[in-house]
Amino acid sequence: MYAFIHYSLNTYTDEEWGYGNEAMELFNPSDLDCRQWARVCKQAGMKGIIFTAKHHCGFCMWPSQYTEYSVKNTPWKNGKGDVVRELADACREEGLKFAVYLSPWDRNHKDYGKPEYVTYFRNQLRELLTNYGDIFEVWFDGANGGDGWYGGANETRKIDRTTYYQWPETYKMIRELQPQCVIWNDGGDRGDLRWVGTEAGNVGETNWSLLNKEGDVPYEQLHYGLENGNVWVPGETNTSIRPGWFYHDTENEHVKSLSKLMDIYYKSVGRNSTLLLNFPIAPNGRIHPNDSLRGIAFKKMIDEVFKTDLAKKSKKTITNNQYPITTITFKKPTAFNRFVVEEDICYGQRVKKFSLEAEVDGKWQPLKDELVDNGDGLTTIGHRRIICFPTVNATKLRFTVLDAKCEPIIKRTSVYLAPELTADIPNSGEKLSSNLHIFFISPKQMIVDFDDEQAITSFRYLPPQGTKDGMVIHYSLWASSDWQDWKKLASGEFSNIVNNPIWQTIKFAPTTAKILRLDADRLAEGSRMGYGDIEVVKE
Ligand code: FUL
Repeated sequence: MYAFIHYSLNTYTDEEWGYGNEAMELFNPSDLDCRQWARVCKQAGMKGIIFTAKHHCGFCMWPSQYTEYSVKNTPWKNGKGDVVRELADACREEGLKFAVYLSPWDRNHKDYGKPEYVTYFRNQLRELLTNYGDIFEVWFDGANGGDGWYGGANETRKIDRTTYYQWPETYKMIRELQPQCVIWNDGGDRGDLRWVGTEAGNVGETNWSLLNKEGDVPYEQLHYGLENGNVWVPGETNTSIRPGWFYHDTENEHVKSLSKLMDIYYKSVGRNSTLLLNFPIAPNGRIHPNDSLRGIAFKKMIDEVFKTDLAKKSKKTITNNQYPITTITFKKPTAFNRFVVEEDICYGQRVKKFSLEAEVDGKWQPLKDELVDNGDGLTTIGHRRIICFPTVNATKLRFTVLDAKCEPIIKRTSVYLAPELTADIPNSGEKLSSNLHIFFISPKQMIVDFDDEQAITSFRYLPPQGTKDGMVIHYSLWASSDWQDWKKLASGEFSNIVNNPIWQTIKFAPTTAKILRLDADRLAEGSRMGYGDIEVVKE
């Protein structure tokens, strides 16, 4: 597990994606404390921190010599500050590793889309890889091109993501400057780690750490890996402790619950993947107490679950059929609900299918992974696989490899009794709550009618869940009281909605209206707009 930290001008504009023209004066945190970030991450069990040195808006959190759009032109520390430096130092003091996120898409830079920009990007990367000590990972976000400020051009720029950045050249430079650094990239050029195809915090229960060196990587392969792939590209599961990646006041009560975080842990770390958990920084320059408390509780719960390996004091025998069969015999009937198994991945990933059985009252009964929707979930293992099932009181546990690519090398078999988490901390947040009158006057125009005139201040859109079909990505919002005169309240993009389909809030100056109209100016897929839920916030 390692942490992501999202912090930039977006923190001050309440946005997920900046446009590239946000005022640098906004950056003046009263209490910026990278040591607090590092302490919290350490106590939350994180081994390192990946920091958004530059997000899509192009604003640099270090005083890059290649742009004026950076901390050096902000009021913070009179332009003498360097957040990357402060965080790199804090990580070292806490014994954490340090890494950087450098967005290839730059909505500020005038040359974005031209070859000159690629040189600029590499120059920036060189600064980061040269001046801040060891960097354990570089994260090149996949969001690419589209509209932006681009030095005042205010236009849409499209790039060919497979060729524009010339990644092989950049990779060469990374290997030279930081030979131990792993490359995260979801583009066509294979990095060392792969995105798992969702930002919700889960990877496939079948998860091969392999892909093919060449060719496109479709969703299935991002999520499940490729059994017979020819390069080692393990999955990294990234998600945020809150709905969004950046801090928003409105999400303070929506920090993920402990049971949700444990579910994410089992569906990432427990499925042969690393977990990259994001903590946003609040406008004062610190991690909000709701996030830090939850993060630390998360680590404590992991420690509690995996405190005592019940297999340690039991007899373990390994017999061989075609593949090994491990039988753990307890001294007396023993209650447990978690099984952990690891392959020694120095020898690659081999197991394709296994079974798990418990002997209860003298009878063998099959166990399955209760966190999977289909099948028993007992397929691949890899670096670590955690199987969760309801508590059994058994005298024996039998783990049998049923199919493997070649001789399995099993490094660990452990058994635990996790405390049962029921209603722990409420509100992982996304309640469906609507009593509005909603209908469509065309496939791309939604009407929200609330009968009486109301003073309203914002409109919230939850996209359809589980599908991109009908998801609005660019919108215009109109208000009326008589169906005749329509006043435009706002228009823009729902940033990052495809990868992270959470509630979107459109704020506007208080307006009195009876009817709202949401026009879908652009859809992610399909031709008819859809929604998961709608809320109108009254004054
Ligand atoms: C996404 C970005 O577009 C988000 O803003 C965020 O940085 C996330 C980690 O990756 O693709």
